[in-house]
Amino acid sequence: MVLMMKVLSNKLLLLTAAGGMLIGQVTMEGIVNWCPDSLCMDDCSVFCLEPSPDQLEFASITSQPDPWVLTPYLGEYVQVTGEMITCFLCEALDVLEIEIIDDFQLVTNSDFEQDGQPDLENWDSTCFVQSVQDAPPGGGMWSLGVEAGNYQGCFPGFAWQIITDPEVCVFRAIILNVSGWMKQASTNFGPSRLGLGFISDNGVQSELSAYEYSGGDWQYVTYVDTLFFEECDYQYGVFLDGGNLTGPATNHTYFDQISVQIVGNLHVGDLNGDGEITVLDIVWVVSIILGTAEEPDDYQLWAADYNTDGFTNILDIISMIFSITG
Ligand SMILES: [Ca+2]
Ligand SMILES: [Ca+2]
Ligand SMILES: [Ca+2]
Repeated sequence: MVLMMKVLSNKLLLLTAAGGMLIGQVTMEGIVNWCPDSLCMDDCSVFCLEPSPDQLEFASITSQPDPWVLTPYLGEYVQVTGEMITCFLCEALDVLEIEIIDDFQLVTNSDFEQDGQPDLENWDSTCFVQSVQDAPPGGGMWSLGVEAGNYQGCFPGFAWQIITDPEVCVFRAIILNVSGWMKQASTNFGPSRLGLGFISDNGVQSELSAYEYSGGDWQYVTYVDTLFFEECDYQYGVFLDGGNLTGPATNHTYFDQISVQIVGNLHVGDLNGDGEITVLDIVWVVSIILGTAEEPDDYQLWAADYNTDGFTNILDIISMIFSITG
């Protein structure tokens, strides 16, 4: 990150020298990704911001004269400011200033209410959920009651929300903070869970991580997990698991203030995931190229392709050495 600011610093100086916003400047937010296939094949059609609720199409961004300085921002949620330019055929925002927005919230309608009224919009469920007039401190008036799954009936008992976009295919290595309040209406059954998982059409298919809680008091739970995943393989989401029951009984778990925030990203070149590119990472890449690495995982194979041309070879090592020596 520090490295990137250095690369763009000449432009930042220009911006500062001009004293504040320049006429014609545009500010946009979004996740940086490769642009969809384009006829242009020019510097304006390499990197794009993904579609968002505010911006329904991919928005091209570039950095002149070298758009590749944006590579380390792939997968990051950023705010960019710049001017629209035309490259050869296509237009793009020429980025003058770029800032990573770290605590990007992935959950919408996290508090299950709107203007004091119960609201379940954006949430799906496998069985039965209902608004409950019971909320934790700072949680407004309402929470979500998720009925426990019952082996004799509806199973499993989940509410869930998708937090990724299945149209977007980018390998992500992101650090997520999952948090929220939980409370069991009655505690004579097993733990309830708040977590992340692959989501199928009818609920959670496979759990990636979760926080377990049993108890009849409101409890704030929070945990951090690093997820490595290729979006578009599956949909990923947050799930609220009301626990499980046997026999003719019902029970609920209440959830409120559910949050999934991006609190960090891992980068190409950072094979050991410590946040910077050092000679240790280069040693990893060398061992992957030589085939002597012990079972590199998907993240390491992805991170080893530093110039993201689809191959891991000597060019990646040269680029990484340059990035270290500046
Ligand atoms: Ca609430
Ligand atoms: Ca590293
Ligand atoms: Ca490469």
